[in-house]
Amino acid sequence: AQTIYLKDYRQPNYWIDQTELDVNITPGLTHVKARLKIRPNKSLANEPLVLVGEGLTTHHIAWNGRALGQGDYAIKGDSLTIFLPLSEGWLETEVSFNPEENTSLEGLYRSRTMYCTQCEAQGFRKITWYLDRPDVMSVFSTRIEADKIQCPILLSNGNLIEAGELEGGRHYARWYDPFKKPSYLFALVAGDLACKTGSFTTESGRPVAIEVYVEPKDLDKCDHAIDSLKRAMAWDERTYGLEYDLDRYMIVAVDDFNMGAMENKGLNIFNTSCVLANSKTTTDLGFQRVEAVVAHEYFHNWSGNRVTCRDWFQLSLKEGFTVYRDAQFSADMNSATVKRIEDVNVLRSAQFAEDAGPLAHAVRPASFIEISNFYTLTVYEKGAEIVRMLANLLGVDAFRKATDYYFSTYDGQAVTCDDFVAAMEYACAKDFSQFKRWYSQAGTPEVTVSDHYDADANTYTLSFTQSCRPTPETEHKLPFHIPVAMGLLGDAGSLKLQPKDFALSDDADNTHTVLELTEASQSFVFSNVFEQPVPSLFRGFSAPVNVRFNYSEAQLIQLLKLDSDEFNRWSASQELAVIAVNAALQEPAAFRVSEYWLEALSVIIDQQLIEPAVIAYMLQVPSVSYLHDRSPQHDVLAIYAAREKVVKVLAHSLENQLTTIACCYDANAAYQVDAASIGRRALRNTALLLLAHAGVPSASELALGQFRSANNMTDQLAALKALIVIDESDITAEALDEFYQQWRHEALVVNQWFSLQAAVESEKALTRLEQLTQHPAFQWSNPNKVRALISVFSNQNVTGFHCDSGAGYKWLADVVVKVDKSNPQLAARLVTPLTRWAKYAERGRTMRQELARIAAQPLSKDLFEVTEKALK
Ligand code: BAL
Ligand code: ZN
Repeated sequence: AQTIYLKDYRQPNYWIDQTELDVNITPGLTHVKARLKIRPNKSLANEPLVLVGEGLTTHHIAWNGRALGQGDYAIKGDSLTIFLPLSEGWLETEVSFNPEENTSLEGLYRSRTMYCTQCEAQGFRKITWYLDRPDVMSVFSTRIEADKIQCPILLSNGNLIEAGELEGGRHYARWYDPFKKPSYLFALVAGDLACKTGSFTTESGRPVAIEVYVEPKDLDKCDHAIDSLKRAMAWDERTYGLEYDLDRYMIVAVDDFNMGAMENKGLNIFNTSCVLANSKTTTDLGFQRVEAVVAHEYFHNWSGNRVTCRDWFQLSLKEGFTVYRDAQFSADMNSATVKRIEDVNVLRSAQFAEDAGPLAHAVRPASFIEISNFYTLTVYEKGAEIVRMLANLLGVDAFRKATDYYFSTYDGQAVTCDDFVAAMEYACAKDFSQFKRWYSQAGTPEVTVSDHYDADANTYTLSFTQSCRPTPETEHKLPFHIPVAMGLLGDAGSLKLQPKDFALSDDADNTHTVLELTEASQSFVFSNVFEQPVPSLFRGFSAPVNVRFNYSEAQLIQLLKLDSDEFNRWSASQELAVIAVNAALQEPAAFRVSEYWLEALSVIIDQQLIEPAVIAYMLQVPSVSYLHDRSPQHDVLAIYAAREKVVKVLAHSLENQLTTIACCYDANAAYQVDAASIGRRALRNTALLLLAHAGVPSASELALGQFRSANNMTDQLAALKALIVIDESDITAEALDEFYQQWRHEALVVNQWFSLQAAVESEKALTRLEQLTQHPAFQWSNPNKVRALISVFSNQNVTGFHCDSGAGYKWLADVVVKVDKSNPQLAARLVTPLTRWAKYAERGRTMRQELARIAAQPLSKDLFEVTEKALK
């Protein structure tokens, strides 16, 4: 397998200005004729044209209408070389392949009742010979022909130009997309689909037809996606001044899909799990996910499609920025604090782990073997944190000036992360050269903070040091530019900040500032501080770093009670939970949980001054993964057990309040899917789950009552989860069965049912898992189902996956090898938990052995890259 390096980037030696495709679909064989308008790239065109293709049978090649003979070209492996000296002209090819046998779900493939495509990153080469790279941008016209009964719907990017009947029960449609685009944004759908429509009028008065295509049984699950899209369109006009640019916006829901969704120009293709929703079958989180993903794909129309990436190393240019945009949108539509807590939970418990593992890579990686392996939390979520830091450093107005400049300057171009940062510099006259290390240096920086209060001089000094562990491609890291949003708390709350040696905003009543940490060690002195303060650091998680400050329990409780930053109040509660878990690890028999923490939580519940969803998050003890990163010297099963103990103590101590919430809070409210209602349900269901963990006798009755009477999926699933935790075998088994019978015709609900069971911590977990893979509703060919069982088991089922015998590891390794034969992208994802072997001491040795066993097999490029790096 070949490694590709960013430093080797060169422009292509030819451009393709126009692409005309003729796709002729018959069962078992699809023919594609391509006409490509080739133009030499002046500086580089004295070399032959080399096109790329995978799995294609080539029938014909011609240049300007003349068939090429032997000697004019050569096909070797995945490349087609044209030896003729080419000036401007038309290259024609005709190829065929079989979409029905394409189980990789890249290129053109069949899923249930339809043919569909996935071309990002390099799937287009499975459709025709091409310069399949994002800096080659072309105007596409596409003719599709198929059987009219099997495929009554024929879709591609852009506008429908013509459609008509043909002999033999066949028909065709011709589409034209006026915007030039790279091949990864090409899409085609042909199948038997129903359509739900909507409409939107842009700010400048352009009417846009919205069309959501689904299998007929799912027509009742389209409204939320259409409403979300309209909200996203209006929001992007308001927030970024960006309008939609075509007459139609189409979304197609596909059941077999590797990603969440794909932003193809004018024709988004969605995993059904990210687009279908109704209150009967979808949880609150599901509703919010659909809203966020629909918005994300829509926002790509500008950040990704109109302005795209020069090469795949720049993937975060579009993904980091678009994740930042969708997070802003979700924060505006729902609750900003809740959205931030959710995102930071993902960063701390999953992205940090990626950054600390053998596959750590920079947000702009320096090399890759298979680009599909780089659609990661680092490129997406950490990439979004980089944009967030820039936006906060610039402030609202300058950031808008920067994005206006970025979109207008680079419209229609394929650009780099440097170009993005240059637009930021243009708008604020700052130098971000040091800041750009966030793009090139992998790893999570660690920031250690200490303080000193001088009661005589009334000064308070904060001293910071930053460091970052070596990562595979970078041994020594240079200091990062780290924004530290902060304030100081006194006994009665926020203190006014008096700077001594740093610039402060003009706000006269200032209790909040942003320090800019740029050195390896740096101090900041505050004057006129008349009492020993408690620092509130990295408010709103102002930078993706690990912060180490030796807070006392009392200080954390002060932050939890008094901080003006709600996010840091939650964060303090999490830190108190970490302290409690660590105490349980040190002294399993006689540990103590701070009564002041429990009392503070009790007061917060009583006062109801904080929104219910945030209270719900305050009551949740951090994940085992995060706790493990905070206490790496401990065995993961010991951490699991300690966490369980803390959860029980927490639940017992708050039992009365939790019982009141679980049985009465908002119980009879009409079902609505707005942020406030969702937050109230989250609090009620968190309370129920805590009671279940504590083994409170009434929990069983409460859970069963809610399970039977729930009028929505959130409450029903939460009750089922509580019943599983309570584990009164017959009742739980009956409820699980009842749930399946009730929902067996709803594939997405059945996936939830699979996931719930894959997560059940028990000695029999693996046996249960094995049985579930034999269940008639399970399919190895469907990534959603594979993820619902296998990923949930290996990422969430701590005692099952890490069982002492090593059977969990062996089972995963066998699954990975099996899946790799049909779907390499999916296999390379599934293997992730084994790649983290180094964190697991003794157990890690067994994990590594299983990885080595995988690596000894013939593997796809995808899985080869991951296992090879993980074994280094
Ligand atoms: N571009 C791949 C799917 C997404 O990030 O929207
Ligand atoms: Zn994206």
